[in-house]
Amino acid sequence: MGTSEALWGALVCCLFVSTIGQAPTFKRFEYKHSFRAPNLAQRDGSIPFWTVAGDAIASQEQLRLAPSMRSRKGIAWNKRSFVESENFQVDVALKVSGQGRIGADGMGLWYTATPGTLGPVFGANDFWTGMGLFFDSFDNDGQKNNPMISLMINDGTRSYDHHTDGSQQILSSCQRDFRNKPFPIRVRIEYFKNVLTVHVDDGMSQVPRYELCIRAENIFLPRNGYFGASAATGGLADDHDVTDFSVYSLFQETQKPAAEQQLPQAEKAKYDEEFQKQMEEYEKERQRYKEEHPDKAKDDEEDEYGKYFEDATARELRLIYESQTAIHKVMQQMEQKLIEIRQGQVSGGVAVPQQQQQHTGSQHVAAGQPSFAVHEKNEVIQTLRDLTASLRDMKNYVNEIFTKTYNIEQKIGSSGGAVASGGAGGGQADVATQQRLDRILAELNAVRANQGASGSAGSASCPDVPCASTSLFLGIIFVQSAVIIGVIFLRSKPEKSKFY
Ligand SMILES: [Ca+2]
Ligand SMILES: [Ca+2]
Repeated sequence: MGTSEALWGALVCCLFVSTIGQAPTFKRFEYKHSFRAPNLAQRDGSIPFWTVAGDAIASQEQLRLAPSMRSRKGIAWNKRSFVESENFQVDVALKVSGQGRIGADGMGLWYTATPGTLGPVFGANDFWTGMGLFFDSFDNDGQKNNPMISLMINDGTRSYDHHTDGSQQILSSCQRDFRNKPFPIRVRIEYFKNVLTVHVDDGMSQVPRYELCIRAENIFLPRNGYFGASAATGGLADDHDVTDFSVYSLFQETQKPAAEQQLPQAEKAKYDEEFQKQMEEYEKERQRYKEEHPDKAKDDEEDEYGKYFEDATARELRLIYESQTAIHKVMQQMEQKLIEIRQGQVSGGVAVPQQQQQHTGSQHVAAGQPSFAVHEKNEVIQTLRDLTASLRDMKNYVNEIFTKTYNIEQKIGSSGGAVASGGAGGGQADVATQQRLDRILAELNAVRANQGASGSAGSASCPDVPCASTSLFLGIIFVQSAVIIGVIFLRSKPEKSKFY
């Protein structure tokens, strides 16, 4: 009895608190006024407690009120009147879909004093008593305000005017595109304390996102009415499907104990008993079949399993799961890339300290590619340092040569001046010149020695030209010195003549 009680609790006695307006209420699912996919219809196409008429076709998955063919109409009406409460909530999931940019005619959800019949108002009869909520696809009056959801309350005396989309008769409306949405449109109609509200979902997500469409106060609907649904097509045609029609009775807090007492205890017991009996019978039959056909029983189970996985809901769930997995993978890849980039930045930032650490002896070797880069960098830096050092040496060396050459020039200049001023100095000047020449020679020798020492190899000093002997070199120097002295002497003469 425990299982059946739990089922009973889930199906029928689902009482919980919700807030509408100011008063907290209790809500109870009424299975005798509802139908839901899957297992919406029985095998013969009938819906328990409901009448299906016209072009409407009920299957396991949906109630197709009107197919996408010209001039069709269909209705489904509850056989039992709603006696459970004065107030109700109806949650409907519907689909209006078609190939065209524009569809027709639309769908109607009803709560009427008497069961509806086939007729001109979105498939149902005119001059009804009660509530009609219309999903009007086609813009008959050309006001560019369709698809539109409109509410009309009728007392049985008024006719719905299609040519004006009922604009003179409807109580309230909202403009919503309910056609060709990825998910069924969820509609929530609440009638509580003579306030009627209609919330509509946009059909863009699995989880409904209700938005207020209509709110009307001082509404007086007939007691013990009948719920219904209808649809019709015209020159243009959409499929009009309902996948869920769930009715809940609403109670005020003060009504709650009474409502619980009103629960048909005898009926509950009968239901439990029947359920238990059916379950036992089913189990018995199943056991017997298994015993009789041990090989086939397994196949049957596998078939059931396969059927389950071909279910539309399962497929949708699988698709969602797959896309989520794909997104998760991409995120993981991005995270990996980020970590790599961060590692690269860190290794680049500490390249110099690492090099210093390597110099002091302690080695910090990072894993993978960065260590190689650091190694390369260190090599390049070392080469640059060597280059700088050798350049500095070369600069010093050039400076040295320059200084020495300058000294020589100075000495030559001073000696030339002495010769010029000395006039006919004779043998003394020659001796002095000889001494200076000796000194120049000595310095030149020193420079040459330096060059030889700094040169990489001895053979490089005299590549192809045969080396000059010391005497020849001295002779050339002597001749050059004589020429320089002569030139300086000759130059001093015009300077003297300038004074005249
Ligand atoms: Ca219309
Ligand atoms: Ca219109």
